[in-house]
Amino acid sequence: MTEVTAPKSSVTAAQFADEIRNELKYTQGVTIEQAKPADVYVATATAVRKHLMDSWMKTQQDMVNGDTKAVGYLSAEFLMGRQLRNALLNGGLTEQFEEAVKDLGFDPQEVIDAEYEPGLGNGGLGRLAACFIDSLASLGVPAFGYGIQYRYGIFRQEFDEDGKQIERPDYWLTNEDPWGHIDYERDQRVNFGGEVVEEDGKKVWKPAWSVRAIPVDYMVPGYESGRVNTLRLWQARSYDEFDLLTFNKSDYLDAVKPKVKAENISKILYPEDSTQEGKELRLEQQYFFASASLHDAIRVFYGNEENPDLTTFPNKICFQLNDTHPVIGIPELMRILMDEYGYDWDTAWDITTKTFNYTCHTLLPEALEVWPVSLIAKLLPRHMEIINKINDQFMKELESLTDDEAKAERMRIVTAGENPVVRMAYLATYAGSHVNGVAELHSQLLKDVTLRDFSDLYPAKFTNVTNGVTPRRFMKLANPGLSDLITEGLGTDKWLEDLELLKNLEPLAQDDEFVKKFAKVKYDNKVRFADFAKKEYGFELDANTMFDTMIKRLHEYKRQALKILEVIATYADIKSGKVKVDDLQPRTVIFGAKAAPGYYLAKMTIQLINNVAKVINNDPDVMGKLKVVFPWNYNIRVAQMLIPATELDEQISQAGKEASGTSNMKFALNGALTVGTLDGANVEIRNLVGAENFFLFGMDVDQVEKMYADGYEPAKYYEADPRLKAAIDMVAGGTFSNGDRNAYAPLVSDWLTKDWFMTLADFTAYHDIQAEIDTLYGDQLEWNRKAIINVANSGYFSSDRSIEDYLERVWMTGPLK
Ligand code: TH1
Repeated sequence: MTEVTAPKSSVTAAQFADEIRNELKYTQGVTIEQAKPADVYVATATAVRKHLMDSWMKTQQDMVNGDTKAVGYLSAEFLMGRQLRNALLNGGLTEQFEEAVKDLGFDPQEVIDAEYEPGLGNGGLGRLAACFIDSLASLGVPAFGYGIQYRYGIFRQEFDEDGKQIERPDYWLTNEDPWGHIDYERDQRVNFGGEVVEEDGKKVWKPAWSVRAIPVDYMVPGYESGRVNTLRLWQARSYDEFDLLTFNKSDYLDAVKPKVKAENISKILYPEDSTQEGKELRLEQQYFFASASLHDAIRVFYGNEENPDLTTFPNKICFQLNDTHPVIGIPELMRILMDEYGYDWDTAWDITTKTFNYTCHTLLPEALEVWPVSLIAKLLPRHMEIINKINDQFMKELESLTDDEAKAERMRIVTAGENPVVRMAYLATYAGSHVNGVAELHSQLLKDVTLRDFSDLYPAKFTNVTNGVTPRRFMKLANPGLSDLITEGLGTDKWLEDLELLKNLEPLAQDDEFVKKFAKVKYDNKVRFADFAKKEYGFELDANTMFDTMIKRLHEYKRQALKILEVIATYADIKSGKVKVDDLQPRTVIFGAKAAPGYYLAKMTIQLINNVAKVINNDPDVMGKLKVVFPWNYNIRVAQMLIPATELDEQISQAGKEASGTSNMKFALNGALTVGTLDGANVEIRNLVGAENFFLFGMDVDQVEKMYADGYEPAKYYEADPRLKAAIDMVAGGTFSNGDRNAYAPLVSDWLTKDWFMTLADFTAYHDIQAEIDTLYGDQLEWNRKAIINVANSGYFSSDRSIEDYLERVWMTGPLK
């Protein structure tokens, strides 16, 4: 048995420098004189991995040999961000790294910057998965993250001259990926297509084609836990690298076709966020990683036992379904148990239902996945049979649970009638032990609305686990200035493992000296971001203006339109002389957002924001007082720079639409004040930090529902608020399109006639709260007191707490002994 690495590595900087030099020489074949920062980055990463190796192996041994149930987090997305600083922090090697690299003649930051950020996720859902595996390892819970190693991550965003979004492929593997270890010997076969036949009274699936799933393993080191878990991302490869039959029979080019088809499966991340893209390839991806992961878990825990007792499987591992994307794993486990291991239906069902739990991340109907029966039947014929049987069993069960036939009909997993579909959320809810939403309000709405029939009949399945974020990446790494100040204020750095300790900062909000230090940290972070924005984007930002930030995927429900309309209205007020620019607090409004490539109105909103920025930023009447910037290609790296620099955080979705939000938590923890609706986790943030330290505005869920019911007419709001009218007229009149009145016609028409997310109805309230914000900002001491109170009361939003809730409410397991 090897030893678990001590929390702070005992290696010296000189030793670490030697290790880096050795990797350069013996792994990369580069001398220190020849080496570029990118070489040093690869060498350092390789050295860090070696430091973690003993702990990684020990963690796996303890997991397999011990009796602590492990967690398998099945997720189509893991938005990890850069790895080096995080691995150094959790490996206790940060100081050694700084010194060693300098001694080798390199700038540590240049080495860090040589890492290309993997973008294997779209937004909150993928980042949450990354925070959760960090917390699982930090708490010492044995766990696997299971997903796909997409060759192309989320697209790289650029803007063209007209301010339109351009999507460029994100080929993140162009350079060496020193973190991922490809394990060809632990591959899995994943089958597709074909037909089901009966042989000796048994169903036998005769697939038409197969794909080789090869695991790429990433170490997931815990912070100060001595534990290192695994993120296993599957790569799709072809079995017949060169199909000789085809080669002999037909022509040379045809020979590589099967290879292309197989490898397409892990080729690209779907760039849709909170929507469904019902494509065959997407279902192939889902089945690909679900199947490979389940087989892998059986291999891990039972080795190559001839006749393993899989009734113990639910004691070895439980799987969390991160939204519906891996739900095809449910019929797959049934199939594995019955067809590969010979269990009967009831035993297989018992094992399967004990194994899976499901997290729902949305309420938007367009994001709740359904798959046509015809598609599943074609791609996975055996699974369609099993799903049908699950549905039959469910319908029978419902007969005994309710007399309400209409209700039973509504609950069908496989819909009736023409063009039937499989509702993946229903399948997961019925088959899973637990179902949870991701914030209190969201879980409540799941029970009351989206999954109401289910919660009526199976109330015990439903629970809430409010999301969280890792304080290691989003405080310690992103905001060293604030982290040091917190440690100074608390007299300990234990808060990084027990974030509720931040509560003890609260009295310091009344200590003017501390408040000034806090304000200085914020100012320095603004300067840091301004420098970054200058270098990266060529922007000129003034750190003496309020940094007012809205970063999230571009989606109508999130209402970037509300923010930009308010900016335009303010601009119009100044232009018309109604407002003197000097009476306003100077502001820099910062947007970051990618739009799904096929999402027309979202892309048009991006274009509008860019062109509003162009006009306002070049108008001498507002120069220096109001500025709009839109750094393109917003990603984790930008988030880590921007969140600590932000003073005002915009969380302005229509109430009842944002399941949780997680950047709201990061902002509060980094001392920004939130302007927001009563939506998602905003509700909990406001409860914890206090209503007086949160800028609430807009309709709540009940008011929104009532307005839908009464019939919503956006044009009335346009007529009623002259500021709103002026803003929309400016857009319609061509102010932001060189006089072209058609440029934004679809957007304007949507606002005035449809406005599904009620941007116009909330506009006046939004303006009123912005006026309050403006006033408060004039009192910097007061503002910063409130910001400190936000930090002090946001410890609840550590992903460590989320994981503890999952352990207690859903997984019923804990740390390795
Ligand atoms: C997001 C939710 O929109 C967000 O509110 C939440 O904080 C986050 O998940 C984490 O829980 C979602 N992202 C997706 C992405 C897809 C489908 C549904 C959702 S919900 C592809």
